[in-house]
Amino acid sequence: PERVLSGVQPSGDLHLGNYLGALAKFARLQHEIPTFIFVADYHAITVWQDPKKLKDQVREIAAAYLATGLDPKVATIFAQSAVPEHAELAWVFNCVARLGWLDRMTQFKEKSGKHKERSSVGLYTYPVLQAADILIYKATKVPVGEDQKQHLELTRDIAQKFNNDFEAPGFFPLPDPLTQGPGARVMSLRDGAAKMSKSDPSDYSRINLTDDADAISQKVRKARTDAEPLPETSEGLEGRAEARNLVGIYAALAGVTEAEVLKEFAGQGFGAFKPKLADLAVSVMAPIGGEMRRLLADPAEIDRVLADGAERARALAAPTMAEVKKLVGFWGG
Ligand code: AQP
Repeated sequence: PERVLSGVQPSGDLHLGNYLGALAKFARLQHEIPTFIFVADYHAITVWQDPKKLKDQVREIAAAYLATGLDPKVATIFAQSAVPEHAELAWVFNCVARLGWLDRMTQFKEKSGKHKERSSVGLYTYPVLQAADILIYKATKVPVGEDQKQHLELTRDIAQKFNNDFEAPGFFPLPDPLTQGPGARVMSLRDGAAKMSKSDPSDYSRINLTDDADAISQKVRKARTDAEPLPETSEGLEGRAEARNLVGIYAALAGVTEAEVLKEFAGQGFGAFKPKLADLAVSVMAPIGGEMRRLLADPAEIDRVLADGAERARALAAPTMAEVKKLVGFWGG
């Protein structure tokens, strides 16, 4: 059976890239396929998180899920650390995955930067835990941004090697990434060559889910662009990363294609386009921020959703783990 799984780390403010690349897709998919969406707190601690704040950060992501349209009666929403089978399966997968596979992961290189020796071991094996997150539910579809494509390929390699090594053909499915659409790779508003990211020191590089209408408009107005008018076709955006990014954001927010945006705005400069984009961004994003603030004012509702989701998730994860233990040959398996 088809099953969707995805998650977001509680490690900073969510932004438009997370929304378009991931959250907006979750809300659509939940009505088509059984959907499991978690808050990745195990993943978050691969870099230091303040223990006094982590629980609230988890609630904030859960609030974002609800505010962007996930329905806890339809989708299963939970915190990763409430389902310890994720970590248990990750250990087995650590022994299936090869060092050479992990050495190729570009995200580790980017995130560890010049301080590889001082990075946590968890940051290095992060994609292995990600494989466990997905496969503990035998999920088949994973809606994520393009930056996660490489990790998804690793998940498929791990699934295949596990199935081979333990002579269990088809035991784990080989999941497909769902990375299509104009929001799959949202770039920084300050630099068309860098992806929009939580960890960018400049707040003007991103639109946060919790930004109010004024902040959203101001960030769009100040976004870096060029002086050329918008072209008639996509080819005219070649070599114009900032322009392409704003057109892509407009398309994703409006639910249309890049070509349709260009058809409407061809020949106009960014002086005319930006206010339209700002209005659109405010109309989509500001209500999400408002709803998040409402939900967070009394976290009892969020905690109920997470507790219920954890129970439902464990009901599925525990039998998979029991089967894995048998296949591996563990005592008590
Ligand atoms: N710029 C982006 N465009 C489209 N999708 C994006 N995602 C992230 N950035 C973009 C997608 O958002 C989901 C959640 O990501 P995460 O919180 O698990 O971690 P991340 O990918 O590390 O997010 P950031 O914002 O880029 O954080 P930092 O700055 O810490 O690296 C994923 O599906 C991701 O693809």
